[in-house]
Amino acid sequence: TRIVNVAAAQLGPIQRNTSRAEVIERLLVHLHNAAAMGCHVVVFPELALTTFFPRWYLEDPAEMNMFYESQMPGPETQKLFDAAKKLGIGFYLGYAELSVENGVAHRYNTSILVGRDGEIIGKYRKVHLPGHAQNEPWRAFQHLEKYYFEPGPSFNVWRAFGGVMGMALCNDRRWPETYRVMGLQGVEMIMLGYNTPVHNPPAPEHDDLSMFHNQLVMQAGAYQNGTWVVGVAKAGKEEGCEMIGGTSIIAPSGEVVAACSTKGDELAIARCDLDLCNSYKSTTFNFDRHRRPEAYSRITEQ
Ligand code: CDT
Repeated sequence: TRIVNVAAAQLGPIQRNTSRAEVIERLLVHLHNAAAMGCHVVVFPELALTTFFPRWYLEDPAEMNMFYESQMPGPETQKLFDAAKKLGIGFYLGYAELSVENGVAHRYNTSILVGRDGEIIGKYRKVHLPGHAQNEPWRAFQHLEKYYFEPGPSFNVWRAFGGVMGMALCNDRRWPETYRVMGLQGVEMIMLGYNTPVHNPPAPEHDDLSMFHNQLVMQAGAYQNGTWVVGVAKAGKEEGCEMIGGTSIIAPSGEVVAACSTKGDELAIARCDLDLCNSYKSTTFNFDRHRRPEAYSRITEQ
């Protein structure tokens, strides 16, 4: 057995006027509680430091930039890294990244994985950016991720916590390719944070199915790739916009082994044996033996 004790650290809503310092205090409470329960790693949501700002169309760069981190750790987030190191607990954190490359500003929807020594192990930039790039005033609220972020390059895995770890963000979880690209790299645990409004303005007929779809995609992704999936919500009513909860830890069997039951700050905890991946990866989903990539060329050619 290779055990990773995981805490899925759901957050309730973060309002626009909530300060970074207040949010970080909430994250620190989760870190301390998880450490007290013997966890090795804590998974926080997507954009865990701020409200889900893509719901507004902002034009003033100064107003926009308040939501981004230009340093990680930065002056405010340093506390999290210090606590992680002191407690000997790792974490996954989603945030908006502002990165200046050759004098040009780039913006990404990003997550990092931090080790039990408080050092960054890896960084992931969201590939599947949902929503739209232009203001669409007919919507009850915007979903302007294509306006606020550039897409990242691909999906990587990192050797950490005694196994092979992967990262994804929110809308990525709906796409089978997300899991498969990491599955092909032997992933054993995929950490992913999300912010999912219950109401989808272009398709309100899906609203009643939002929790079902959340579970469907993460459980299928776990089973079809023989991997653990840790899906973590920022939930509840944020700035008038209702977001789903449903934070879950899913085994390679596709079964949910732990879940949150509120829409507030809550931990779901599981003792995850990475060796449970083996029987799926070596039988039904033995990729070398059973996959037929020659039949899949349309996936990358179109
Ligand atoms: N944050 C994020 O990616 N949310 C999307 C919302 C639906 S698309 C408008 C999601 O896939 O959950």
